Amino acid sequence: MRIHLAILTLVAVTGLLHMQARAQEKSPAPPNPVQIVALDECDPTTFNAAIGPDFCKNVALGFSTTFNDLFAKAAAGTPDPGWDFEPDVLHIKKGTPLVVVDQGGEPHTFTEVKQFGGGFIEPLNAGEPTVPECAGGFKNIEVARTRILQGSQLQVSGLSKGEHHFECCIHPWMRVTVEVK
Ligand SMILES: [Cu+2]
Repeated sequence: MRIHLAILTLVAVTGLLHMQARAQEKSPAPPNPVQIVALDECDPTTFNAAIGPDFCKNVALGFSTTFNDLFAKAAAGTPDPGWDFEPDVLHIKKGTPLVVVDQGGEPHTFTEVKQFGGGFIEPLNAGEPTVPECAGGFKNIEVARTRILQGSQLQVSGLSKGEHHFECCIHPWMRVTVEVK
């Protein structure tokens, strides 16, 4: 009788240990997120005069581009390289989240698009048509969801294997390609 009980207890305990081990296997620690930064060099005086107070909070330490210059450079097909996502190309393993941090002075979007193209502010598109994913601007809830305000961040997770393209729907030369393996 005592031996039976001992065996039963042993079987029960072993079973529990197995279940515990399996539970741990199922939920390994999630991989650390990979950071992408959004940068820009908006000039607060001219941007805020054109768009509104406090729109641009310049954190670029002395480097700045005026509102008119930004549009002039984009129209000439040589958009200001100070507006940039870094890095431009990323290789990640499936399951790795991306964290996009806006370290620039104005809002951006990090919007997944099928193909790179123009954003929703035509004069900044250098002639490229607006891609469907950016159409409608912030009235489009899908675009609004991908907006990143200055000093804040956006997490992107659950990307499928393969190549993904992201761009800013405001400054469409800000582009990132993510390769998921
Ligand atoms: Cu932008």
